[in-house]
Amino acid sequence: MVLLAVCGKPNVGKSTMMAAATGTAPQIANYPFTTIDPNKGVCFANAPCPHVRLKVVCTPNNARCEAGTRRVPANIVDVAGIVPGAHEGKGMGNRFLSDVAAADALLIVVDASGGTDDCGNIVAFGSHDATADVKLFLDELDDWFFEVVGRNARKFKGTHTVLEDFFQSLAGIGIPHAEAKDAYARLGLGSEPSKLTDADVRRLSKLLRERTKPFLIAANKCDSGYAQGNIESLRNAYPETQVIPVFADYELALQRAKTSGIVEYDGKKITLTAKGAQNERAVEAIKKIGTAVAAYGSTGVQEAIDRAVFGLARQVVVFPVEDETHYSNHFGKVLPDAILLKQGSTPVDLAGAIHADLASHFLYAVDCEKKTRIGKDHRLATGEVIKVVATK
Ligand SMILES: Nc1nc2c(ncn2[C@@H]2O[C@H](COP(=O)(O)OP(=O)(O)OP(=O)(O)O)[C@@H](O)[C@H]2O)c(=O)[nH]1
Ligand SMILES: [Mg+2]
Repeated sequence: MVLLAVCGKPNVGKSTMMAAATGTAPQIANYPFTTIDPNKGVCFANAPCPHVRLKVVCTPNNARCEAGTRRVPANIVDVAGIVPGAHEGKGMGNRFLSDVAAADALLIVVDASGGTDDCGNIVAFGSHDATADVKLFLDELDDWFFEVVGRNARKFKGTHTVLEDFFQSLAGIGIPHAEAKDAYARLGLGSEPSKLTDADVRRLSKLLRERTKPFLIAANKCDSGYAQGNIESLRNAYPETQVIPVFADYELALQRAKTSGIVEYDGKKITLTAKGAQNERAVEAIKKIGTAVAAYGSTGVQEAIDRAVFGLARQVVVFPVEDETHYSNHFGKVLPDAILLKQGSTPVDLAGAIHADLASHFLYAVDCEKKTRIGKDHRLATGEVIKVVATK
Protein backbone atom coordinates (compact mmCIF):
# COMPACT_ATOMS: atom_id res chain seq x y z
CA MET A 1 0.00 0.00 0.00
CA VAL A 2 1.11 3.53 -0.69
CA LEU A 3 3.06 5.25 2.10
CA LEU A 4 3.05 8.99 2.86
CA ALA A 5 5.64 10.52 5.18
CA VAL A 6 4.86 13.59 7.27
CA CYS A 7 8.24 15.22 7.74
CA GLY A 8 10.05 18.45 8.52
CA LYS A 9 11.91 20.11 11.39
CA PRO A 10 10.76 19.64 15.00
CA ASN A 11 7.76 21.41 16.53
CA VAL A 12 6.00 22.39 13.30
CA GLY A 13 2.89 20.29 13.93
CA LYS A 14 3.73 17.01 12.21
CA SER A 15 2.15 14.86 14.90
CA THR A 16 -0.87 17.15 15.09
CA MET A 17 -1.35 16.79 11.36
CA MET A 18 -0.86 13.03 11.62
CA ALA A 19 -3.43 12.83 14.43
CA ALA A 20 -5.89 14.85 12.37
CA ALA A 21 -5.25 12.66 9.33
CA THR A 22 -5.59 9.33 11.11
CA GLY A 23 -7.99 10.06 13.93
CA THR A 24 -5.44 8.84 16.49
CA ALA A 25 -3.69 10.65 19.31
CA PRO A 26 0.12 10.62 19.24
CA GLN A 27 2.13 12.81 21.62
CA ILE A 28 1.81 16.49 20.77
CA ALA A 29 3.75 19.12 22.67
CA ASN A 30 5.19 22.55 22.27
CA TYR A 31 8.84 21.48 22.36
CA PRO A 32 11.19 19.81 19.90
CA PHE A 33 11.52 16.03 19.52
CA THR A 34 8.21 15.11 21.08
CA THR A 35 8.11 12.36 18.49
CA ILE A 36 11.09 10.05 18.62
CA ASP A 37 9.84 6.78 17.27
CA PRO A 38 7.90 7.16 14.10
CA ASN A 39 4.19 6.87 14.51
CA LYS A 40 2.70 4.77 11.80
CA GLY A 41 -0.96 4.95 10.96
CA VAL A 42 -3.63 4.88 8.31
CA CYS A 43 -5.08 8.00 6.70
CA PHE A 44 -7.83 8.21 4.11
CA ALA A 45 -7.82 9.61 0.61
CA ASN A 46 -11.14 10.84 -0.76
CA ALA A 47 -12.47 9.36 -4.00
CA PRO A 48 -15.94 9.34 -5.57
CA CYS A 49 -17.86 6.13 -4.87
CA PRO A 50 -19.09 4.42 -8.05
CA HIS A 51 -22.35 3.59 -6.25
CA VAL A 52 -23.60 7.03 -7.27
CA ARG A 53 -23.23 6.59 -11.02
CA LEU A 54 -24.11 2.88 -10.91
CA LYS A 55 -27.25 3.70 -8.91
CA VAL A 56 -26.74 0.96 -6.33
CA VAL A 57 -26.43 0.99 -2.57
CA CYS A 58 -22.87 0.18 -1.49
CA THR A 59 -21.91 -1.91 1.55
CA PRO A 60 -18.29 -0.91 2.18
CA ASN A 61 -15.77 -3.19 3.76
CA ASN A 62 -12.34 -1.50 3.84
CA ALA A 63 -13.25 2.07 2.85
CA ARG A 64 -16.34 3.70 4.28
CA CYS A 65 -18.61 5.78 2.08
CA GLU A 66 -19.65 9.22 3.28
CA ALA A 67 -22.29 10.86 1.08
CA GLY A 68 -20.82 9.42 -2.10
CA THR A 69 -17.17 9.87 -1.10
CA ARG A 70 -15.13 6.78 -0.38
CA ARG A 71 -12.48 7.11 2.32
CA VAL A 72 -9.71 4.96 0.87
CA PRO A 73 -7.00 3.83 3.31
CA ALA A 74 -3.35 4.78 2.76
CA ASN A 75 -0.37 4.31 5.09
CA ILE A 76 1.16 7.36 6.71
CA VAL A 77 4.18 7.78 8.95
CA ASP A 78 4.98 10.67 11.30
CA VAL A 79 8.75 11.04 10.98
CA ALA A 80 10.97 12.35 13.80
CA GLY A 81 11.92 16.04 13.38
CA ILE A 82 14.94 16.88 11.24
CA VAL A 83 17.53 19.45 12.31
CA PRO A 84 20.65 20.75 10.49
CA GLY A 85 23.20 17.91 10.44
CA ALA A 86 20.54 15.20 10.84
CA HIS A 87 22.11 13.13 8.03
CA GLU A 88 25.29 13.00 10.17
CA GLY A 89 23.33 11.89 13.20
CA LYS A 90 22.43 15.25 14.82
CA GLY A 91 19.15 15.47 16.71
CA MET A 92 17.30 12.23 16.07
CA GLY A 93 19.67 11.84 13.13
CA ASN A 94 19.37 8.90 10.87
CA ARG A 95 16.17 7.71 12.45
CA PHE A 96 14.29 9.83 9.98
CA LEU A 97 16.02 8.44 6.96
CA SER A 98 14.65 4.94 6.75
CA ASP A 99 11.08 6.22 7.03
CA VAL A 100 11.64 8.77 4.33
CA ALA A 101 13.33 6.12 2.15
CA ALA A 102 10.27 3.89 2.30
CA ALA A 103 7.82 6.70 1.44
CA ASP A 104 6.15 7.24 -1.94
CA ALA A 105 5.43 10.92 -1.26
CA LEU A 106 6.46 13.47 1.35
CA LEU A 107 4.36 16.07 3.12
CA ILE A 108 6.92 18.60 4.28
CA VAL A 109 5.31 20.42 7.17
CA VAL A 110 6.60 23.94 7.86
CA ASP A 111 5.72 26.51 10.50
CA ALA A 112 3.97 29.31 8.61
CA SER A 113 3.67 31.33 11.82
CA GLY A 114 7.47 31.74 11.76
CA GLY A 115 7.55 31.03 15.49
CA THR A 116 10.18 28.27 15.67
CA ASP A 117 13.88 28.25 14.77
CA ASP A 118 15.81 25.68 12.68
CA CYS A 119 15.82 23.27 15.62
CA GLY A 120 12.17 23.81 16.54
CA ASN A 121 12.81 26.03 19.56
CA ILE A 122 10.19 28.70 20.20
CA VAL A 123 11.08 32.18 18.92
CA ALA A 124 8.99 35.33 18.40
CA PHE A 125 6.18 34.80 15.89
CA GLY A 126 7.10 35.99 12.44
CA SER A 127 10.81 36.01 13.17
CA HIS A 128 11.69 32.79 11.32
CA ASP A 129 11.44 32.46 7.55
CA ALA A 130 9.33 29.40 6.67
CA THR A 131 11.13 28.88 3.36
CA ALA A 132 14.21 28.00 5.42
CA ASP A 133 12.25 25.04 6.87
CA VAL A 134 11.87 23.52 3.41
CA LYS A 135 15.46 24.23 2.42
CA LEU A 136 16.74 22.69 5.63
CA PHE A 137 14.79 19.50 5.01
CA LEU A 138 15.72 19.15 1.35
CA ASP A 139 19.39 19.89 2.07
CA GLU A 140 19.47 17.16 4.69
CA LEU A 141 17.76 14.72 2.35
CA ASP A 142 20.12 15.61 -0.51
CA ASP A 143 23.19 15.24 1.70
CA TRP A 144 22.00 11.86 2.84
CA PHE A 145 21.24 10.66 -0.72
CA PHE A 146 24.66 12.00 -1.79
CA GLU A 147 26.36 10.03 0.94
CA VAL A 148 24.56 6.74 0.28
CA VAL A 149 24.82 6.96 -3.52
CA GLY A 150 28.53 7.90 -3.25
CA ARG A 151 29.30 5.13 -0.77
CA ASN A 152 27.65 2.55 -2.99
CA ALA A 153 29.25 3.90 -6.18
CA ARG A 154 32.73 3.49 -4.70
CA LYS A 155 32.06 -0.22 -4.18
CA PHE A 156 31.45 -0.91 -7.85
CA LYS A 157 34.51 -1.06 -10.05
CA GLY A 158 34.61 -2.47 -13.57
CA THR A 159 32.24 -3.63 -16.23
CA HIS A 160 28.66 -3.41 -17.36
CA THR A 161 27.26 -6.09 -15.03
CA VAL A 162 28.70 -4.15 -12.11
CA LEU A 163 26.69 -1.14 -13.20
CA GLU A 164 23.49 -3.19 -12.83
CA ASP A 165 24.62 -4.22 -9.34
CA PHE A 166 25.16 -0.58 -8.45
CA PHE A 167 21.58 0.29 -9.50
CA GLN A 168 20.32 -2.63 -7.46
CA SER A 169 22.25 -1.46 -4.40
CA LEU A 170 20.20 1.75 -4.29
CA ALA A 171 17.01 -0.15 -3.47
CA GLY A 172 17.96 0.36 0.17
CA ILE A 173 17.04 4.04 -0.09
CA GLY A 174 13.84 3.30 -1.95
CA ILE A 175 15.17 3.83 -5.48
CA PRO A 176 13.70 1.37 -7.99
CA HIS A 177 16.28 -0.25 -10.28
CA ALA A 178 14.72 1.19 -13.44
CA GLU A 179 14.73 4.69 -11.97
CA ALA A 180 18.43 4.45 -11.06
CA LYS A 181 19.31 3.11 -14.49
CA ASP A 182 17.37 5.79 -16.29
CA ALA A 183 18.81 8.68 -14.25
CA TYR A 184 22.34 7.32 -14.68
CA ALA A 185 21.92 7.05 -18.46
CA ARG A 186 20.33 10.47 -18.68
CA LEU A 187 23.33 12.07 -17.01
CA GLY A 188 25.75 10.12 -19.26
CA LEU A 189 27.89 8.95 -16.37
CA GLY A 190 30.00 6.24 -18.03
CA SER A 191 30.41 2.60 -17.10
CA GLU A 192 32.29 2.65 -13.81
CA PRO A 193 30.45 3.94 -10.74
CA SER A 194 33.64 3.95 -8.67
CA LYS A 195 35.10 6.59 -11.01
CA LEU A 196 32.29 9.09 -10.50
CA THR A 197 33.46 12.45 -9.20
CA ASP A 198 31.76 14.06 -6.21
CA ALA A 199 30.07 16.46 -8.63
CA ASP A 200 28.68 13.50 -10.63
CA VAL A 201 27.43 11.81 -7.48
CA ARG A 202 25.79 15.08 -6.43
CA ARG A 203 23.96 15.40 -9.76
CA LEU A 204 22.90 11.77 -9.76
CA SER A 205 21.73 11.71 -6.15
CA LYS A 206 19.82 14.97 -6.54
CA LEU A 207 18.04 13.73 -9.66
CA LEU A 208 17.17 10.49 -7.89
CA ARG A 209 15.85 12.35 -4.85
CA GLU A 210 13.70 14.58 -7.06
CA ARG A 211 12.28 11.62 -8.95
CA THR A 212 11.67 9.23 -6.09
CA LYS A 213 10.63 11.59 -3.29
CA PRO A 214 7.97 13.93 -4.68
CA PHE A 215 6.83 16.38 -2.05
CA LEU A 216 4.31 19.06 -1.25
CA ILE A 217 4.56 21.78 1.38
CA ALA A 218 2.00 21.81 4.18
CA ALA A 219 2.21 25.38 5.50
CA ASN A 220 0.91 24.75 9.00
CA LYS A 221 -0.19 27.09 11.81
CA CYS A 222 -2.19 29.21 9.38
CA ASP A 223 -4.17 30.57 12.33
CA SER A 224 -1.22 32.93 12.81
CA GLY A 225 -1.29 36.45 11.42
CA TYR A 226 2.15 35.80 9.92
CA ALA A 227 0.99 32.86 7.80
CA GLN A 228 -0.16 34.75 4.74
CA GLY A 229 3.25 36.36 4.21
CA ASN A 230 5.03 33.06 4.67
CA ILE A 231 2.70 31.29 2.24
CA GLU A 232 3.53 33.90 -0.38
CA SER A 233 7.26 33.49 0.26
CA LEU A 234 6.93 29.71 0.01
CA ARG A 235 5.05 29.95 -3.28
CA ASN A 236 7.67 32.31 -4.67
CA ALA A 237 10.58 30.17 -3.50
CA TYR A 238 9.01 26.88 -4.70
CA PRO A 239 6.91 27.81 -7.74
CA GLU A 240 6.74 24.21 -8.99
CA THR A 241 5.54 22.83 -5.68
CA GLN A 242 2.08 22.72 -4.16
CA VAL A 243 1.97 24.88 -1.05
CA ILE A 244 -1.12 23.99 0.96
CA PRO A 245 -2.24 26.26 3.81
CA VAL A 246 -2.92 23.99 6.81
CA PHE A 247 -4.66 24.40 10.17
CA ALA A 248 -3.67 21.12 11.83
CA ASP A 249 -4.72 22.23 15.32
CA TYR A 250 -8.12 23.37 14.08
CA GLU A 251 -8.69 20.19 12.07
CA LEU A 252 -7.99 18.13 15.19
CA ALA A 253 -10.27 20.36 17.27
CA LEU A 254 -13.07 20.03 14.70
CA GLN A 255 -12.79 16.27 14.63
CA ARG A 256 -12.89 16.10 18.41
CA ALA A 257 -15.86 18.48 18.48
CA LYS A 258 -17.58 16.24 15.94
CA THR A 259 -16.89 13.15 18.07
CA SER A 260 -18.38 14.90 21.12
CA GLY A 261 -21.48 15.89 19.14
CA ILE A 262 -20.73 19.62 19.25
CA VAL A 263 -20.51 20.15 15.49
CA GLU A 264 -21.44 18.49 12.26
CA TYR A 265 -18.37 18.55 10.05
CA ASP A 266 -17.84 16.93 6.65
CA GLY A 267 -14.34 18.24 6.03
CA LYS A 268 -15.65 21.54 4.66
CA LYS A 269 -18.91 22.68 6.20
CA ILE A 270 -18.94 23.30 9.96
CA THR A 271 -22.35 23.47 11.67
CA LEU A 272 -22.95 23.73 15.41
CA THR A 273 -25.35 21.10 16.69
CA ALA A 274 -28.10 21.87 19.22
CA LYS A 275 -25.79 20.45 21.90
CA GLY A 276 -22.92 22.68 20.72
CA ALA A 277 -25.11 25.77 20.64
CA GLN A 278 -25.78 25.40 24.37
CA ASN A 279 -22.10 25.56 25.19
CA GLU A 280 -20.87 29.16 25.19
CA ARG A 281 -17.18 28.26 24.96
CA ALA A 282 -17.84 25.90 22.07
CA VAL A 283 -19.84 28.57 20.21
CA GLU A 284 -16.94 31.03 20.57
CA ALA A 285 -14.28 28.51 19.57
CA ILE A 286 -16.17 27.17 16.58
CA LYS A 287 -16.92 30.69 15.39
CA LYS A 288 -13.23 31.56 15.56
CA ILE A 289 -12.19 28.37 13.77
CA GLY A 290 -14.95 28.69 11.16
CA THR A 291 -13.96 32.26 10.27
CA ALA A 292 -10.24 31.47 10.02
CA VAL A 293 -10.73 28.32 7.95
CA ALA A 294 -13.34 29.91 5.63
CA ALA A 295 -10.70 32.36 4.43
CA TYR A 296 -8.76 29.39 2.98
CA GLY A 297 -11.65 27.07 2.05
CA SER A 298 -10.67 24.20 4.36
CA THR A 299 -8.16 23.21 7.04
CA GLY A 300 -5.96 21.79 4.27
CA VAL A 301 -5.30 18.43 5.95
CA GLN A 302 -7.50 16.36 3.64
CA GLU A 303 -6.39 18.34 0.62
CA ALA A 304 -2.76 17.59 1.44
CA ILE A 305 -3.49 13.84 1.70
CA ASP A 306 -5.50 13.72 -1.52
CA ARG A 307 -2.87 15.60 -3.45
CA ALA A 308 -0.09 13.46 -2.04
CA VAL A 309 -1.89 10.19 -2.85
CA PHE A 310 -3.36 10.98 -6.27
CA GLY A 311 -0.93 13.65 -7.45
CA LEU A 312 2.51 12.95 -6.05
CA ALA A 313 2.26 9.20 -5.48
CA ARG A 314 0.20 8.81 -8.68
CA GLN A 315 -2.37 6.36 -7.35
CA VAL A 316 -5.66 5.26 -8.85
CA VAL A 317 -8.61 3.78 -6.95
CA VAL A 318 -10.22 0.61 -8.25
CA PHE A 319 -13.09 -1.47 -6.93
CA PRO A 320 -12.64 -5.24 -7.20
CA VAL A 321 -15.81 -7.37 -7.17
CA GLU A 322 -16.71 -11.00 -7.89
CA ASP A 323 -20.20 -10.58 -9.34
CA GLU A 324 -20.21 -8.23 -12.31
CA THR A 325 -23.99 -7.92 -12.37
CA HIS A 326 -24.47 -6.85 -8.78
CA TYR A 327 -20.99 -5.32 -8.27
CA SER A 328 -20.63 -7.47 -5.19
CA ASN A 329 -18.31 -9.97 -3.52
CA HIS A 330 -19.33 -13.53 -2.66
CA PHE A 331 -20.95 -12.37 0.57
CA GLY A 332 -23.21 -10.09 -1.44
CA LYS A 333 -21.46 -6.92 -0.27
CA VAL A 334 -21.74 -4.25 -2.94
CA LEU A 335 -18.57 -2.39 -3.97
CA PRO A 336 -16.94 -3.72 -0.80
CA ASP A 337 -13.36 -2.61 -1.29
CA ALA A 338 -11.56 0.39 -2.72
CA ILE A 339 -7.92 -0.31 -3.53
CA LEU A 340 -5.14 2.13 -4.29
CA LEU A 341 -2.71 1.14 -7.04
CA LYS A 342 0.02 3.01 -8.84
CA GLN A 343 -1.06 4.66 -12.11
CA GLY A 344 -0.32 2.30 -14.97
CA SER A 345 -1.23 -0.78 -12.92
CA THR A 346 -2.95 -3.64 -14.73
CA PRO A 347 -5.65 -6.13 -13.71
CA VAL A 348 -2.81 -8.55 -12.82
CA ASP A 349 -1.45 -5.99 -10.34
CA LEU A 350 -4.95 -5.68 -8.91
CA ALA A 351 -5.16 -9.48 -8.61
CA GLY A 352 -1.79 -9.44 -6.80
CA ALA A 353 -3.03 -6.77 -4.40
CA ILE A 354 -5.98 -9.02 -3.52
CA HIS A 355 -4.05 -12.28 -3.28
CA ALA A 356 -0.77 -13.56 -4.74
CA ASP A 357 -2.56 -16.74 -5.87
CA LEU A 358 -5.09 -14.76 -7.85
CA ALA A 359 -2.29 -13.06 -9.78
CA SER A 360 -0.50 -16.30 -10.60
CA HIS A 361 -3.73 -17.89 -11.89
CA PHE A 362 -4.94 -14.78 -13.70
CA LEU A 363 -6.95 -15.45 -16.88
CA TYR A 364 -8.66 -12.18 -17.73
CA ALA A 365 -10.66 -9.40 -16.08
CA VAL A 366 -14.03 -7.79 -16.68
CA ASP A 367 -14.85 -4.10 -16.66
CA CYS A 368 -18.14 -4.57 -14.84
CA GLU A 369 -19.70 -1.30 -15.90
CA LYS A 370 -19.00 -1.69 -19.62
CA LYS A 371 -19.50 -5.46 -19.36
CA THR A 372 -16.41 -6.02 -21.47
CA ARG A 373 -13.42 -8.27 -21.04
CA ILE A 374 -10.12 -6.60 -20.44
CA GLY A 375 -6.72 -8.18 -20.78
CA LYS A 376 -3.48 -8.28 -18.85
CA ASP A 377 -2.23 -5.03 -20.38
CA HIS A 378 -5.21 -2.82 -19.61
CA ARG A 379 -4.18 0.24 -17.57
CA LEU A 380 -6.63 0.61 -14.73
CA ALA A 381 -8.30 3.99 -14.24
CA THR A 382 -9.78 5.54 -11.13
CA GLY A 383 -13.33 4.42 -10.41
CA GLU A 384 -13.24 1.23 -12.47
CA VAL A 385 -15.16 -1.73 -11.06
CA ILE A 386 -13.22 -4.86 -11.97
CA LYS A 387 -13.80 -8.58 -11.73
CA VAL A 388 -10.70 -10.74 -11.91
CA VAL A 389 -11.16 -14.20 -13.41
CA ALA A 390 -8.57 -16.83 -12.53
CA THR A 391 -8.09 -20.50 -13.41
CA LYS A 392 -9.08 -21.65 -9.93
N1 LIG B 1 -0.93 27.72 16.32
C1 LIG B 1 -0.86 26.46 15.93
N2 LIG B 1 -0.12 25.58 16.62
C2 LIG B 1 -0.07 24.31 16.16
C3 LIG B 1 -0.76 23.87 15.00
N3 LIG B 1 -0.50 22.56 14.82
C4 LIG B 1 0.31 22.18 15.82
N4 LIG B 1 0.56 23.22 16.64
C5 LIG B 1 1.34 23.25 17.88
O1 LIG B 1 2.71 23.06 17.59
C6 LIG B 1 3.33 22.36 18.66
C7 LIG B 1 4.07 21.17 18.11
O2 LIG B 1 3.14 20.23 17.61
P1 LIG B 1 3.54 18.73 17.31
O3 LIG B 1 2.42 18.15 16.50
O4 LIG B 1 3.96 18.02 18.54
O5 LIG B 1 4.83 19.00 16.39
P2 LIG B 1 5.88 17.98 15.76
O6 LIG B 1 6.28 18.58 14.47
O7 LIG B 1 5.30 16.60 15.73
O8 LIG B 1 7.08 18.07 16.78
P3 LIG B 1 8.25 17.02 17.10
O9 LIG B 1 7.62 15.68 17.33
O10 LIG B 1 8.84 17.59 18.31
O11 LIG B 1 9.16 17.02 15.93
C8 LIG B 1 2.20 21.97 19.64
O12 LIG B 1 2.15 22.93 20.65
C9 LIG B 1 0.97 22.06 18.77
O13 LIG B 1 -0.21 22.32 19.50
C10 LIG B 1 -1.57 24.83 14.30
O14 LIG B 1 -2.23 24.54 13.30
N5 LIG B 1 -1.56 26.10 14.80
MG1 LIG C 1 5.88 14.93 16.68
